Amino acid sequence: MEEQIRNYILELGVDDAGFACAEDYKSPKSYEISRLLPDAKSIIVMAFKPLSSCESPSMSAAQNGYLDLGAFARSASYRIARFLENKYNAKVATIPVSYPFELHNDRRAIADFSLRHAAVAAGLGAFGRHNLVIHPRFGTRVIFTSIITNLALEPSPQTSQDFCIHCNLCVENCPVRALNEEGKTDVMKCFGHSQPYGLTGDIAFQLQLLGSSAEEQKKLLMDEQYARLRQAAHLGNQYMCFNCLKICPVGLSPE
Ligand code: B12
Ligand code: SF4
Ligand code: SF4
Repeated sequence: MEEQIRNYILELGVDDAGFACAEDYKSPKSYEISRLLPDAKSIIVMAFKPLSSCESPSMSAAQNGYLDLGAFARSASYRIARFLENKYNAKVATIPVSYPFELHNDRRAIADFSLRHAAVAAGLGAFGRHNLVIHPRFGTRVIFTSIITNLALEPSPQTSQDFCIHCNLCVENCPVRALNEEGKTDVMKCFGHSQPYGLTGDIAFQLQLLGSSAEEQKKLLMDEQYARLRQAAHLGNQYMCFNCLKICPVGLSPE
């Protein structure tokens, strides 16, 4: 069954896949896996290689490559989940590239499920200095989705290898120094820089609007900042920084 599932996934064009036992998934802050699927036994993790457009000096080109990946990953996950349901009568819960996840006042930026910890559990890599998972072949250039299922699948072997070569390039090239402390990303610093048109930017704009005169409000609504916030709200997550993802040299030389 594992081989059939893996072949189905790779034939769709997904770059790699691994299986983890639900018990081996340990994320310190995310929810218990049973909250997502009460009878969870295994996790299937899919790995997608982002396009080289993440290197583009144009943030809209870089962002679009990411949106392309997101659309493909969503469609691939759905097809794989349907395959599991139809062929094996499985129960499934699909985990997206980023949103949606439950939003609560005390845990706004913590997802229900940690794709990084799932990827490590499924043998798809190990954490690097930038707190991202480095894949044995694709290096840091890898984005994940998962399917939690009640099927009992043989787990893929985990790796104990350190793929990070400790060059410190990710730390030095973070424009807001969000990676200075080892083992911890300064989430607010990264958020502010990598998603300037996200929720925080929106709230700041709304507050400015509320405190302005009618004339100033008109000006604010005609400003490019408002257009950017609207675009981001329409398209979803708009990342404006790819530095730690694109700078990491691991896996960049041809195989
Ligand atoms: C919200 C979010 C963000 C928030 C951060 C929120 C947060 N709490 O960390 C912000 C906007 C800052 C962010 C930034 C980025 N993100 Co982001 N993000 C997410 C998202 C949607 C949820 C993260 C989350 O809450 N996880 C739950 C928490 C509990 O677990 P965790 O963050 O995975 O794990 C952390 C802790 O558990 C702790 N930890 C615990 N044990 C251990 C052990 C070791 C050895 C280490 C080092 C750390 C560690 O450190 C971990 C890393 O900070 C995930 C997708 C997902 N569902 O997982 C993507 C995700 C983590 N992001 C990703 C990426 C690529 C980015 C960015 C490069 C932006 C971009 N352009 O894409 C930057 C990188 C920042 C960095 N270097 O850390 C990828 C990572 C892929 C990879 N190769 O690892 C993910 C997995 C999306 C995906 N589908 O692939 N992100
Ligand atoms: S995405 Fe940009 S701001 Fe965030 S940690 Fe990476 S380099 Fe720093
Ligand atoms: S850029 Fe260098 S230090 Fe940072 S994760 Fe990659 S190999 Fe490790």
